[in-house]
Amino acid sequence: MAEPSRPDLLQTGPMMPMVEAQLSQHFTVHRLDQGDADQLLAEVGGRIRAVATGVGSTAGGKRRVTGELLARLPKVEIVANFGVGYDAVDVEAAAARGIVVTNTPGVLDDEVADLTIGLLLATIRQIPQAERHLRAGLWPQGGFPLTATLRDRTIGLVGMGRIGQAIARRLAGFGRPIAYHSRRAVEGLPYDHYPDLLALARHVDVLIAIIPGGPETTHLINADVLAALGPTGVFINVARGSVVDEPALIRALQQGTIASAGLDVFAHEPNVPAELVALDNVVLLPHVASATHATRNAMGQLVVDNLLAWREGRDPLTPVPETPLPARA
Ligand code: NAP
Ligand code: 8YV
Repeated sequence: MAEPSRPDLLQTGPMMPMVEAQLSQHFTVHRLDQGDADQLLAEVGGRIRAVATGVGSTAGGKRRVTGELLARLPKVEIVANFGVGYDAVDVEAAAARGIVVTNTPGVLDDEVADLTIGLLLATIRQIPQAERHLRAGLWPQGGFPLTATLRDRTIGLVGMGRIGQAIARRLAGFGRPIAYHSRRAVEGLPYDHYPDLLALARHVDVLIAIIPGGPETTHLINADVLAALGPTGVFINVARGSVVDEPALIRALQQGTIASAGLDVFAHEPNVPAELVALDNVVLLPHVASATHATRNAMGQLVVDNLLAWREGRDPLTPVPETPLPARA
């Protein structure tokens, strides 16, 4: 059957203007976040063929593409996710229906790795705290206190995929030993693989999380892992807030179980616990690891290109491993 010229597409929330402009050019766009979502789904759910979505942790989880939402879209064939992490999409439900889910891998690796290095140095050398000291006019009363150093540290990565490897390549330039945890060792890498996360945490002085979110990794970094990292340990999270037990992390930071943390992601974005904001041994960022004009444009274009490929009867460019390519009539 020939594709309709402008298939009905469900957009779950605001997207970049360059994405929205192209979507409205090629699709009949229905906004789930504008007006009564239930009424919209009752009216057009049966016609929707494609979904464009962003990170579901924003807006209180309203942008999640759940199995329940998919069940109300009987003709949907593709869900295009803005972001390499697609934990906000129920891929199991999609796979069971032969719906392809696409993400935005590769185009953000270097950007996220750059930010991770910045966050690591900011956390260990207390760069934001030192800047606050200067801006508060405290320098004339005394220099900023001496800080911890990266110089004596072994660095552990939790996750050694596309972005983990980009981080490790940068860290190699700092001359520090690197080790990592993942379920499978990556062939050909010169770093020690630890199948046991606790053993890695005991071995290193910095732990950087760069793994997917979702049920399999929820609270992988728990009180035991933080205790194993130890009182001089530094924890950096650029993965998802869900991968760490946030209350346990707050306790560890308050009680000196670890020294400090640099966090780009949180359990309930955009809400950050007041206890974290009150701490001086944390550097907190509002989920900005990929947030540059160039990289967000590349991610947005990949969302559009996946949808256009599907609309033109070609295979989507970057399907996630869990979902098959769509069967074509
Ligand atoms: P990737 O290439 O798929 O790499 C994922 C890594 O995590 C692999 O090393 C994988 O190894 C490991 N992993 C997966 N499940 C695991 C588990 N249950 N236990 C231990 N290790 C596990 O993904 P990527 O492109 O590097 O992106 C990684 C994640 O970073 C994304 O999914 C996203 O959540 C996050 N991210 C955040 C930002 C941000 O703005 N802060 C930006 C981009 C990405 P095994 O499969 O062998 O276990
Ligand atoms: C973005 C991300 O912040 O790609 C991901 O998984 O978390 C980030 O690049 C997000 O996708 C946009 O909101």
